[in-house]
Amino acid sequence: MRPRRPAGFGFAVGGAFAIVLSVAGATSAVAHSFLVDATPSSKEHVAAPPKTIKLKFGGGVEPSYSKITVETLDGKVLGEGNAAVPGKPRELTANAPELAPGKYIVRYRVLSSDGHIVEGNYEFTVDAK
Ligand SMILES: [Cu+2]
Repeated sequence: MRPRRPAGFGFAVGGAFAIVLSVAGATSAVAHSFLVDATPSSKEHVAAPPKTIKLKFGGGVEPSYSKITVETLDGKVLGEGNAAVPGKPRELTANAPELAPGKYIVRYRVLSSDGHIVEGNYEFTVDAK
């Protein structure tokens, strides 16, 4: 009796762990719309202020429930948008305001088509002329 309990317990724990792993693996592989490309990109130095911020995600996003903002480093929102790109369900754009040379933050919060909210931010720099 005594040796069987620890063995049974160990098996149950191992089985449960494997199930959790496979569920998590399937979810991230199939859908989560993480940011895969951006213009300007993270840490990029651009010579001319961008007129548009364009983000591309790994899966489809729902523009009406998504938002991109352009902010100063201390969080002042300068501009925002959530425009869809026709024929490109994974992309989203926002018109950028007139940006003086300096560092800016692009912040995004999008609803991916699998129902998950994905958010993040990155910096880019408009170089002085
Ligand atoms: Cu997801």
